Amino acid sequence: MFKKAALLLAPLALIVALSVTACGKVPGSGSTSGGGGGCASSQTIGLATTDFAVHCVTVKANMPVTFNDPTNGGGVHIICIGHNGACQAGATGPKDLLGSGFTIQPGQTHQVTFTTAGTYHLACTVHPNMNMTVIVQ
Ligand SMILES: [Cu+2]
Repeated sequence: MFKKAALLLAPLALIVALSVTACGKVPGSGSTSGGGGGCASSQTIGLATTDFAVHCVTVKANMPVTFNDPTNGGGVHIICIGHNGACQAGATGPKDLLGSGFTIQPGQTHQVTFTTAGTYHLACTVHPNMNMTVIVQ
């Protein structure tokens, strides 16, 4: 009996996990009640040693967004608008996130301000698996 319940719950857990990671793929321009398509609102983007601490945030336009990494174990990041470790040529957004991006050392903070609403995908050229979505409202 217990085994049967576990079998039923396993796919359910998978669906929940998938819907959480789906954040950012379907931002939804209409937006649901300020939730930004499931992304938490924050003006801070934490950094861990080899990844963003969050993979989706909703931020306000014309307000500084702070990248910080108080728990960074030693990773240097070079962050830009892009995907899978490659900066996107011709991207638009905050100056520091264009071109080859900006470098942030362990323990440092760095502020950028998005002036235009939209969905931005951030990458790190040091860590190709390091991706996140910023929804600017
Ligand atoms: Cu990185």
